[in-house]
Amino acid sequence: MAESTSKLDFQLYVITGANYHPGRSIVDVVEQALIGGADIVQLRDKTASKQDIRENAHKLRQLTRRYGVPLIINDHIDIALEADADGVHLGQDDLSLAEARQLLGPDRIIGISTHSIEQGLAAQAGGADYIGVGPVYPTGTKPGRAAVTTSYVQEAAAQIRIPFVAIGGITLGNVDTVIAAGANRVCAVSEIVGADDPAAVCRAFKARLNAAANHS
Ligand code: TZP
Ligand code: MG
Repeated sequence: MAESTSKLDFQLYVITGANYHPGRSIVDVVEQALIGGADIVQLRDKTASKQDIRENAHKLRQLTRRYGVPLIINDHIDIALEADADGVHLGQDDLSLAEARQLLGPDRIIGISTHSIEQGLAAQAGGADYIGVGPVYPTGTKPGRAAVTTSYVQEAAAQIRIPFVAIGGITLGNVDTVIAAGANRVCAVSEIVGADDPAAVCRAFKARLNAAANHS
């Protein structure tokens, strides 16, 4: 299905998270990902103090600006506004899309995690700018959440008109399957932030995504 026009243009989405390569800082890892071609960055940290998240948001804002890449903050609308991030990412149990839009205004990006086509269509109807579709595969980064498999990717490709990004357990070993199911955009956490060479992993993801885009 043709996509509607959107303020978002990306293929590879990197989210910060657990499992950093030992000895690396969040800023180093994200800069490596940007050098490798990551198109959008999300600060997601479920364990740090709010003050640490706030400090990292400011650091990543400076870094992503230098690379001309959008920065999204998971969960914390106040931090997104304070750091002048481009938007927020919310789960099904977070603040509602309508409340978030009220706080953020029309121009900032709101992304919503979805785990079924019903949730995806509801987020689209509610004015989300993009949705996450996942976890496609089981993943330790989001424990306790059942995999939606590539079936939901296929349904999203057929029915969702805003950008959707496949997420969850995506690696260089399975990304071609996810792309073949209809994803033009993918997101990875551990495959990128846990890599010895995050830039090389991002370059490899981009090569796969570009190869698919050039064949469609
Ligand atoms: N939402 C659905 S799966 C997931 C999130 C945040 C985690 C993805 O992490 P990984 O390490 O790429 O499986
Ligand atoms: Mg959340």
